[in-house]
Amino acid sequence: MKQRLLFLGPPGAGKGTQAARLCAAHGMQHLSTGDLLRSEVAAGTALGQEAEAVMNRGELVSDALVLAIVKGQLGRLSSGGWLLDGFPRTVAQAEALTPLLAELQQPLEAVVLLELDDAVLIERMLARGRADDTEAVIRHRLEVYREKTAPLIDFYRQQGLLCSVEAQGSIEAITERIEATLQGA
Ligand code: B4P
Repeated sequence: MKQRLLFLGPPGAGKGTQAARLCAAHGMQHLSTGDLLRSEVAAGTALGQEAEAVMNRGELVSDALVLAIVKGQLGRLSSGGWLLDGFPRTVAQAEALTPLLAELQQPLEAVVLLELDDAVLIERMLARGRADDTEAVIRHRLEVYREKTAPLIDFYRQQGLLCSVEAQGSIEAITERIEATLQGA
């Protein structure tokens, strides 16, 4: 199975949920920028204070701030495989990532796009109930996704790395679909 992966998809598609399951099952390292940012917020660091308001408005934290966090983490990527969850989220982040991975001699093997209807996304996030999960903020996050993150679909399709997975159904069924796609990809 491919072991150097990136998860792409709208907010609430289940990137974090599926990434945790896949990494536990296959011994890959899980790197989530959402989790890293929430740890900074919880620790009350200067970086966390800057990120918190932006996240609660449903916007993307600046590329500079995200790259500052991720760069240090990328240097510690396991040679046994890894999964980048929620990063990159903009073309600028993706363009910064490619040379960093080339330097580490660990190029991406596949980009998994989790696809799901807006109505289901909204329902899932309202049930999750995080600070950034109110209906107005969720709708704004979907707009931001379409404008800033969706262009990455073509970016990675052109590189022959994109695999689409239908993210509707039970958590277990979606994990099986992802594994089957990565084995066949
Ligand atoms: P993230 O932490 O990445 O979270 P997300 O996109 O909202 O959700 P995800 O797709 O991981 O869904 P989950 O598994 O939780 O981002 C949060 C914020 O951080 C961003 O809005 C942004 O501000 C900031 N950020 C992060 N990375 C950034 C970057 N690179 N650049 C700039 N800003 C960045 O699933 C959602 C819910 O559905 C959960 O409750 C789950 O239990 C449930 N669920 C999952 N699968 C299900 C299923 N099959 N059936 C039913 N429920 C399911």
